[in-house]
Amino acid sequence: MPLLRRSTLLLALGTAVLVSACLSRGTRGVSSLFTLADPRGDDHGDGELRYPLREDMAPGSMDLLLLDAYAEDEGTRFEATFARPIVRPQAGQTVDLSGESQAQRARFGFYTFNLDLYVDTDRVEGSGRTETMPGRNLQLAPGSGWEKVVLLTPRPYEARDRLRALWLQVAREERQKQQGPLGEAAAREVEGEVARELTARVFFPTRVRVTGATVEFFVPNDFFGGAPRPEWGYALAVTGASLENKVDMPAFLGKTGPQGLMVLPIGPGDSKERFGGGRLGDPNQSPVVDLIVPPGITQEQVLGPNAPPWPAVVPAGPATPAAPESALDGGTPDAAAPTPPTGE
Ligand SMILES: [Ca+2]
Ligand SMILES: [Ca+2]
Repeated sequence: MPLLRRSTLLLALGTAVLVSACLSRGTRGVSSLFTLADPRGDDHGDGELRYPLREDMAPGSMDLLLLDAYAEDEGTRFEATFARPIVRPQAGQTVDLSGESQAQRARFGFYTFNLDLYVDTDRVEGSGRTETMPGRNLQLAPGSGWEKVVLLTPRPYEARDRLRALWLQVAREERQKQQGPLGEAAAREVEGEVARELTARVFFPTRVRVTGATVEFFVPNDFFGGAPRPEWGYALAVTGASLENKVDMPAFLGKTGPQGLMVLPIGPGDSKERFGGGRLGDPNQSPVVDLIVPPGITQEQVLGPNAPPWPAVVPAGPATPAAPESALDGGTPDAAAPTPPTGE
């Protein structure tokens, strides 16, 4: 296994250069706002994660290579490119005992992954939220707290409903702690606050197009209050998507289990139901398959045991030195000592 990991790492390092050299692909004459690039061949989480034993989740299928952002009239078109063509939902494949097909349940042309984009719009230490969406089990660095998140997911309406229910539960509990049982007026007030917060902070794209290995999604300028800027911080993560309707309540709360917001969990060994290669005795291990990091820290560290918090990438940030030599061993447990996040 170490041999396999080493060769995968070498592959990743070898292709990172190629990726950054072919950024300016032809687009439809619109201006590029920024590009986030990620190495090829690192769709392995902490270095040990393995895909579920499923034909529709081949290695490479959640290997993110690029996220391009293009300015359009009313908003931003994002283009995420993976290492392999995106698997389309099938009309003949049923999802669970409900008898619903993949194509019925996932209507936007993809169903195997979620893409989270956390956006730090003020770059102020300690400002914004550092928790990620339920089930991602990751913490952002204090200098990278997000004000906005774009969550590309196969079932955006259902995901939004679930997140609202979760936030509502937390908000009600907090309010009850402060002022005891809630009357109808107070309960409605809490509901209104949560609805406003959700609308202001979280966007679930529904203008989505899948072409080959690329998924395009549109985010209106209303959401960001203008075009997203290259001076902002961006933290981008890919998880496996679950289309099943079952809701695991403790996990749904985002802390005690891996199910979370339509996320495929990770566990030790191999399985058809989840990602394999998980650490023993670590039920809160992040099931993130691929994510972007700034120089100075590795994906394997961020997803490893005793992980340092995850710093965002600033496309227009000051030139940073190349990753230190120790990053080469990022997948080994003894190299997981946290490198101070640059956060700039
Ligand atoms: Ca990648
Ligand atoms: Ca990566």
